[in-house]
Amino acid sequence: MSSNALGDEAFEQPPDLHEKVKRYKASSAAGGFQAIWQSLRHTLGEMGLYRSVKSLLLVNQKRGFDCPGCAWPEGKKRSRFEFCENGAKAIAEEATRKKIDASFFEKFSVEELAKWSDFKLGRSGRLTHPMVLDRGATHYREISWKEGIRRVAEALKSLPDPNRACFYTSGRASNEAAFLYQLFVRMFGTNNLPDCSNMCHESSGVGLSSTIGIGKGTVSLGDFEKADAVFVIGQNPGTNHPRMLTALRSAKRKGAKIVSINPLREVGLFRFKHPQKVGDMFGSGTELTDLYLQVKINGDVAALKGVMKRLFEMESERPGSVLDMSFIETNCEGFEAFRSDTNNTDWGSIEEGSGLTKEELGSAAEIYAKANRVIICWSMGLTQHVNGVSNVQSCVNLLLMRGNFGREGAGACPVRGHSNVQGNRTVGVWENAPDSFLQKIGEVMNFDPPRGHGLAVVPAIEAMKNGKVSVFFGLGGNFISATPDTDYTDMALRSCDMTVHVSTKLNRSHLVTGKEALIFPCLVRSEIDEQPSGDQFVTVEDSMGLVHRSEGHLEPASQNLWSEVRIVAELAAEVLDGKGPDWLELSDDYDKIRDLIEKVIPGFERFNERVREPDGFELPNGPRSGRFGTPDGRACFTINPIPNTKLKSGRLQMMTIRSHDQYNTTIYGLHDRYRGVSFDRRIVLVNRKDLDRLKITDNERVDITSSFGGRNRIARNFLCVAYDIPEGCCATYFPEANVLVPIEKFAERSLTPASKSVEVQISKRN
Ligand SMILES: Nc1nc2c(c(=O)[nH]1)N[C@H]1C(S)=C(S)[C@@H](COP(=O)(O)OP(=O)(O)OC[C@H]3O[C@@H](n4cnc5c(=O)[nH]c(N)nc54)[C@H](O)[C@@H]3O)O[C@H]1N2
Ligand SMILES: Nc1nc2c(c(=O)[nH]1)N[C@H]1C(S)=C(S)[C@@H](COP(=O)(O)OP(=O)(O)OC[C@H]3O[C@@H](n4cnc5c(=O)[nH]c(N)nc54)[C@H](O)[C@@H]3O)O[C@H]1N2
Ligand SMILES: [Mo]
Repeated sequence: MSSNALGDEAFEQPPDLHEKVKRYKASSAAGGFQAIWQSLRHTLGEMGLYRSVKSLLLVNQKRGFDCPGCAWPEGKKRSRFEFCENGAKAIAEEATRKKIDASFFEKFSVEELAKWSDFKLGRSGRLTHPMVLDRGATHYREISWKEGIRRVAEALKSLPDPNRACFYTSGRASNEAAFLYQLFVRMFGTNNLPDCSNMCHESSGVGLSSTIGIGKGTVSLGDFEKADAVFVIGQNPGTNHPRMLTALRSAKRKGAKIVSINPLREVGLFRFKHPQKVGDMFGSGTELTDLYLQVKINGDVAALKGVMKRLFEMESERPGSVLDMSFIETNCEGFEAFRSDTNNTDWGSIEEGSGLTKEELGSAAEIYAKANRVIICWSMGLTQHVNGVSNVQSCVNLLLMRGNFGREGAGACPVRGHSNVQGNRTVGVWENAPDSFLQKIGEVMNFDPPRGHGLAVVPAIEAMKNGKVSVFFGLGGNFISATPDTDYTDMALRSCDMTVHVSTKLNRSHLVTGKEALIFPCLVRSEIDEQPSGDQFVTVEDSMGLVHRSEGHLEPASQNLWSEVRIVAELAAEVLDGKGPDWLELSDDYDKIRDLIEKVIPGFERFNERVREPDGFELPNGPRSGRFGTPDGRACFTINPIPNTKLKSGRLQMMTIRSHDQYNTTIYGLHDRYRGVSFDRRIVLVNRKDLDRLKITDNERVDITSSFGGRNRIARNFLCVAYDIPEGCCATYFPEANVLVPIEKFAERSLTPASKSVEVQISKRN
């Protein structure tokens, strides 16, 4: 990592240099024997036989723990093996037998560790002791829990204003930990609760709330078997939500058509060999996608407009055959304006904006119009753009045209990332929580919560950088690596007086610190959480609004670990000097936290009782049963202009994506098997024609520059890989390329960093 003179020097995610990059033909199907082999290789290697078997038999089971991987639901009929390759890697990563203790930190200074790659940092093992980096110190040293908590409390209490602190959350915290955390933060006096959602599905939350009146998806797992068509837009389920392929497979087998809209032909969208189906394993698997549209990056508003324009044309050719006018008239508003905007958009701008032809878009319209029940799934390919909210609203428009809400087999399906990111929001981790929530929590907990907008991720970085926030606290996550504009964020974190992380493993955020830094190590989901009242379970909410329990059964990595709930409770008790509930009583018995959640949040009636039922329970979701939560109860059609995606000459539009071997900033390995590249993560996928035009060859090393807001950001020494990607587009991995994502470029209304549309220049290395 180099010094951060903004502009010319680049923060480098230190590379892994031990093996030469390898290129090969990518797998032709997702899943299969490789998936089983990789699951075993990772779990056995990290956890040994006993822990592996025990955890793999308990993951996602009714009395087991929730997979720490993605938020895809389990469904009622569970198989004995309810996990996927990447879930197994996530479990192995956290339940590893490798540990680091105080002697590790005595040996390696912060400066030395900063030179390690993310892969190497993660591989060092589980954190087992609270650690502190004193002012001016070069090494972390062990500190007792009591003293650590006291130091953080002292720093918080001495702030002249509670808004000078911010409290980040990554979406792995349980409902109980998250509820207690936001309660503590609000009693302390601030709404500064930035979270990973701000960088993730915030555009979905905003786009859905404004149109259908709930910031969540409207389908359940069972709907996939009833759908006639599923659109998968801007998502790579083969890597990021492998268990979703099982749902797509069943949809397909029942006759549904699948339309994929993605600049990349992601393997998992094309063919799936279910690792538990013998027929699939020895046969060729199930073909998934019926129609693939290779949209250009950020061409989705244009593409969806094209599909909708074609639907209007078809309706006027055969009146009454396409639109569901009775649904529209009874349930929607804004239709006429939407219709004229769509009709007035010319095919030229649609084709140019999307990179797709009228015929291709017409084929998608045919599939949509023939299907009585349609689900649209999407993820980061839609949300992480300046017009991310418009992308989501366009999906809603398309669904509304044929009344695809309020019936089985149909609806909106934003596919969430972190395993409890949706639950965190539900229980109040939200810098912009609605007044109704604040009012209620104030009444129940007998305090006057702060009102007004707290800081989301991007404004929080700016506030730290400008000296307006001086204490950063992170409940999980890896802020420096997950956020945009790494140089800028590096300066922001370093200008804090104190940075504190509750973590399971070492990561770069422990090495880019405020003047003083602390690490509090915590238990993971798969571990036994013993408190004075007995062993505890926690609860999580999946991507489809189902709340269920999660209970660990493995021996903790160290007896010295605390649960997240306990860490929050002890800190709250120390900071708030007896104000608020009896925090320690709550952390002794999580049922008592659930009683509070029940009192504050609608939909949690009889929480403790219902969550003990084997399948948990579903939170209320109006649109699922055709009741929209907007002020007048009607769903809204919206007008979403085609964004201007023209680039200056010689530039490319870059998206930052995940490889097959990572979980966000945690690198499991160095293989991107579904894309055919191993042993190097500093790669850039480029269309061969663009390479020719730039006079750069396949396999050549280049520097990538992004210029925005008067600043050049540089990422050095990336390997060009000629790839099947639309001309004018390129792709790099997150977090290596985050240095290029401008802090000033984020989604309108949701503030999500535009990490899928970064304008870059690729140049030969000097
Ligand atoms: N194994 C594993 N599982 C994970 C994660 C992980 O890192 N590893 N992360 C978790 C988290 S937090 C999240 S949010 C999800 C993320 O899940 P995804 O959203 O699937 O993750 P990304 O790799 O960001 O992939 C985005 C996809 O969108 C496409 N795309 C990019 N730009 C555009 C565009 O402009 N238009 C369209 N139509 N497509 C585009 C890319 O080609 C890519 O296929 O996965 C979760 N699950
Ligand atoms: N350029 C670019 N940037 C992106 C994205 C992108 O697509 N492109 N994606 C964005 C998205 S979708 C997201 S969600 C964010 C993710 O941002 P974060 O959630 O901040 O990042 P993670 O990498 O998931 O965090 C990993 C760390 O969490 C800690 N951890 C793991 N499990 C636990 C646990 O149970 N408890 C606690 N306390 N700590 C735990 C470990 O120490 C680990 O190192 O990144 C965003 N950043
Ligand atoms: Mo995410």
